[in-house]
Amino acid sequence: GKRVKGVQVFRPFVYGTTARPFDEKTNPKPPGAPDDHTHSWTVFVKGIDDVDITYWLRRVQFKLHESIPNHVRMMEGEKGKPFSINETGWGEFEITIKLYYAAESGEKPQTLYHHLRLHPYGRTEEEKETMRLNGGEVISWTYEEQIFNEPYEAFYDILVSG
Ligand code: SLL
Repeated sequence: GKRVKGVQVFRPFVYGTTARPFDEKTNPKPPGAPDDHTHSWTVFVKGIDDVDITYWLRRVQFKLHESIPNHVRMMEGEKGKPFSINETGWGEFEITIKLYYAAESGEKPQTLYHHLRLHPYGRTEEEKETMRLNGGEVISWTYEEQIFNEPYEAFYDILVSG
């Protein structure tokens, strides 16, 4: 296929984690969660304001800590929904996030790294107060822009009509 010369297409997205300590009233521990687990957490890749990104991002592989059962997980895109995994645990670790693009793009998968944060250490008092007001929620999100440089014509059509 031919490439669209001199064109760069940017698609913004967000990835990261949201964690909350267990609390009898606001975030009860699910039945069956091991005794040493202290938090529930989510890792995700999604569009800004949940706008659909599955027309260019088809699959996401999340590689979690090896202590977690079934720690390598491939998620297929569902239109308009975030790529995400919900888990419980006790510790922080680095998550490997591998992005698989639409086949028409001809792009190789790309890897991102994200540190799961459960604890509010290193945050300002103001940030901690906001977290307290949100049930102890610890958010760690990163804004990113995917650049497609001189995309193939077929992929360009998908990008601009997506
Ligand atoms: C370390 N940072 O390097 C720690 C690893 C791993 C935490 C933390 C899940 C356990 C499970 C969990 O929280 N692992 O699902 O049983 O040693």
